[in-house]
Amino acid sequence: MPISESPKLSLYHRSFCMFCSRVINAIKGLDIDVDGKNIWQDSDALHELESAMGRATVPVLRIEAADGEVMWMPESNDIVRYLSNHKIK
Ligand SMILES: N[C@@H](CCC(=O)N[C@@H](CS)C(=O)NCC(=O)O)C(=O)O
Repeated sequence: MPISESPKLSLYHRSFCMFCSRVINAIKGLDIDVDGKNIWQDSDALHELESAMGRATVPVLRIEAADGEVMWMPESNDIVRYLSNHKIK
C-alpha cells in the first residue's frame, strides 16, 4: 500500500475575495492539488473555519500532515509563499 508523505491541503475561501483569488491563481500556476472549500456554499466548511480560527476571514489554508497533525495558515501572502516553497503535488 503506498504511503503518501504529502500533506493534504484545503483552501477555505469565498467569492468576491481578491485575496482568495490571488491564492487560487497561484495554485493554478503551480499545478498542485488543493481541495477548495467555499464557505459561502458549504456551511460545514464555514463552521470548521470558525472553530479553528475563531473568525471567518479567508483565505486560510488547512494543512494536514501525513501523521495527522493539522495546521491552519491564514494570510494570502504566507499561503502563496508556503505553496511555492513546498510545491506539494
Ligand atoms: N491580510 C489578509 C486579508 C484577508 C481578508 O481581508 N479577507 C476578507 C475577504 S477578501 C475577509 O474574509 N473579510 C471578512 C472577515 O474578516 O470576516 C490576507 O491577505 O489574506
